[in-house]
Amino acid sequence: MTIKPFEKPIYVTRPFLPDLSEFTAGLREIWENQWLTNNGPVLERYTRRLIEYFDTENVCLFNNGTLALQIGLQGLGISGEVITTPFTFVATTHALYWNKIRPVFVDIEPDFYTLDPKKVEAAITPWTTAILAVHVYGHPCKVIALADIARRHNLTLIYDAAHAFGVGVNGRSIAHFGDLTMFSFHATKPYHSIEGGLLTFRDPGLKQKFDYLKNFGFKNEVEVVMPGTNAKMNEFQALMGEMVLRHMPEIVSSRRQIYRHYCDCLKDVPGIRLPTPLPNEVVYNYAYMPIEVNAGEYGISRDDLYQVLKQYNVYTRRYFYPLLNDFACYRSVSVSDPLTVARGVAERILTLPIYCGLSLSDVEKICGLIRQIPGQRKSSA
Ligand code: T4K
Repeated sequence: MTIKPFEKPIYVTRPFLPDLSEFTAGLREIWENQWLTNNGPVLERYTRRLIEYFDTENVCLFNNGTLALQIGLQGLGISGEVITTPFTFVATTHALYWNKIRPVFVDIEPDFYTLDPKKVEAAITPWTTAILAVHVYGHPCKVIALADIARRHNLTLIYDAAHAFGVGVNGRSIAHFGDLTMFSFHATKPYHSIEGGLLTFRDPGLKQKFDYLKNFGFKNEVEVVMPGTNAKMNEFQALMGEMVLRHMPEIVSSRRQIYRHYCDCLKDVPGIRLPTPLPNEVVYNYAYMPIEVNAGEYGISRDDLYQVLKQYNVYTRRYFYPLLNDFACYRSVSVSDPLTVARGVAERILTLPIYCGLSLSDVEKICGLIRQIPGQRKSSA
């Protein structure tokens, strides 16, 4: 049976939007306040919601995740070398660079694509000061093993949890592992505030420092205590964040349904590897739908599948290809091992569309295409 292209583009993700009338009611409040940014009342209320949500006072909001991470590293006073992953979005390593910290790329493990603790330990040198691990796709890192390594080697443990809002391990939010955790609230994330970022942290003393750093270093009208920057979240972002938070249970439930449907529809396609089931102790947010394409078994390469799907109006993404150490600006970065696992995964990975509002029949159609494309390619060759 021939499958027709989708009439409208199907993107890898779409932002969840609250009801427009709900949002305009919130806008009215901002209009009445005539207060648009710089720690306004909506931001204050939203911060309190997040304190309740994470069950910690140690939270600080920013205008995006990248600046949150940059300021987090600066506030912690990290310098020297930091062990990190090459299989992530560029912002993770950029945040190190903006702090003049040397990244050291270490390989990932093949099931969940997070840093391999054994390889982390092997890469520690006298200059290592911290580990910056990424809960990539919302898959929790090996948090117990990494905490053990950090403790034994006296390293700061930092998590980039850009993808992991709503994720938990052993009944606790992922925010409670490590010394500092950054969440991105970008529109492409399951949970968002248009753009936004959040730090959660262990040491309550950091809060004041982060507040200074995101507001030019101002202590009061006449005192600047450090050279800060401008990384404040505004009232419109806070309003969106507050509203989307209320919908989080339905967002996760809808994504879970889509994710499971993909798994059902693709389970017997040769050469397509589905995500490894997460351990029972993990509460997941279904942030991404990553598959691995084994060209030998599937019949065509990941890149060919990616291109052909575009002809059907399906815009998948190769998150995260190329590896960071293959980008021109990071080619000279020290690499502790051949990064064999990361290299293989980056060549095979494809993230499929997943978002609230993607219908199960669209998922079936996308899976039908994935099933049919290699055969079509052969018969037209
Ligand atoms: N660390 C990690 C591990 C990260 O993944 C990220 C960001 C960060 C740190 C930094 O956090 P932020 O500073 O961004 O808060 C996107 C996002 O811009 C980026 O936030 C995200 N990671 C990264 C993985 O993905 P692009 O360049 O791939 O996005 P773009 O614009 O191509 O959007 C993807 C698709 O989403 C579009 O094809 C259509 C759809 N879309 C997008 C937007 C913005 C919409 O439908 N509506 C929209 O408003 O980077």
